[in-house]
Amino acid sequence: MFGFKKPETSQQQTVDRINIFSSLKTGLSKTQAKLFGGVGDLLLGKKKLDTTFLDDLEERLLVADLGIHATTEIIDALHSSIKRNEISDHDLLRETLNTVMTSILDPVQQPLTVPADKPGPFVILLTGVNGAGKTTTAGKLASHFINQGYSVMLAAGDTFRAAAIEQLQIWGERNNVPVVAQHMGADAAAVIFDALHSARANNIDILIADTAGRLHTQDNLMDELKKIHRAIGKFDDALAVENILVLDAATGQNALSQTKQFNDAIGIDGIVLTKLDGTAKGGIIFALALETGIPVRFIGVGEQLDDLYIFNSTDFVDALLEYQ
Ligand SMILES: Nc1nc2c(ncn2[C@@H]2O[C@H](COP(=O)(O)OP(=O)(O)OP(=O)(O)O)[C@@H](O)[C@H]2O)c(=O)[nH]1
Ligand SMILES: [Mg+2]
Repeated sequence: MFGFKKPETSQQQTVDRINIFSSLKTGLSKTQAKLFGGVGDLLLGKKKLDTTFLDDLEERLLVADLGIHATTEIIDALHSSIKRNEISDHDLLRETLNTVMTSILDPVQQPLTVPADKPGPFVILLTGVNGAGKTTTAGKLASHFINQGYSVMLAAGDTFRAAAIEQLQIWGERNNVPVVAQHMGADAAAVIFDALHSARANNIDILIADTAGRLHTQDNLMDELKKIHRAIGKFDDALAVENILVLDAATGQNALSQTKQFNDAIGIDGIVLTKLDGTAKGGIIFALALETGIPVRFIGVGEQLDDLYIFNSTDFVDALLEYQ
C-alpha cells in the first residue's frame, strides 16, 4: 500500500515524444495561425525585418491572449536584439523568439510525479469552473496513469449536475477502472471519503476525484472544496494530494482570475489547460506562467482519451513556431 510501481521505460517515452510533437502541432494550429499566420511571410524571409514587424507581432501576441506582460517581455527582447544587430536574418529572429518564449514557460514545466514515499492512494482532485473539462480530464488522466503502470480509481465528486455521475462512469468503463459514486445531491466530501476507503482497501495507487463545476466567486461552493479537503485530511493527513485546476484555454485572460481565486481558496498545485485545439487563445499559457508561476502539469488538445499531454515548454513553443 505504501509503495508505487515504477513508471514506464525511457524507450517508450521517446516514442511517445515523437507522436506527441506531431499531435501537439495539430492541436495548437489555431493559436499558431493567429500568432504567426499573417506574419509567417516575414518569418519565412519575404518581408523586411523592422519595427513594423514588431508592431504587427505585438498585436498578434495580444490577440492570442498572451497578456501585456508576456507580450512586452517578448517584444522587448526582440527589440533589443535587433538594435544590437544580433538578429541579422529571419532564422535568427525565429531562434530568438523561440528562446524568449521558451524561457517564459520553462519555470512552469514541472510534470506531475506520483510520490513514492507517501501512503496511498495519491489523490488528484480536479477543480474548475463549469465546463472547463474536469470530467474529461479525469478520464484522460486515468488512461495516462494506467499506461504508466499505476492502478487507478475514479471518484464521482460532482453530485450536482445531472448526468455527471454517468459521464464519469463512462470514462471508468473506457479505462476499465472502478468508479466510486453515490447519488445526485449526495455530499461530495462523503463520496470522496468513501472512495478513499475503497481505494485503500483495494490497494489503489491513485484516486482521481472529479468535482462539480463552480464559479470562483461562489463562496458556498468554494467552501465545499474546503470541506472535501478536510475529509481527505480526516481520512489520513499524511496523504499526498494534488489540487489540479482545470482551465479552458478559450477563457483567455479570465483564466488568470480563476486561477488566483481557486488558489486563494484551496491552494492549486498544478494546472491542466484544456481545449487548446479549439481556440486561438492558447497564448494564455504564457500569461499564466508569468503571472501565477503555477506548474502546468498537462495540456488537453482534444476530446479523446489520448488527447492529453505532459506539458513540455520546448515542445510547446516548437509546435507554435513550426509555421510550415
Ligand atoms: N476540443 C476539446 N474539447 C474538450 C477538451 N476537454 C474537454 N472537452 C470537451 O468540453 C466539454 C466539457 O467537458 P467536461 O469534461 O464535461 O467539462 P467539466 O469541467 O467536467 O464540466 P462540468 O462538469 O459541467 O463543470 C465536453 O464536450 C468535452 O468533450 C479538449 O482538450 N479539447
Ligand atoms: Mg464534469
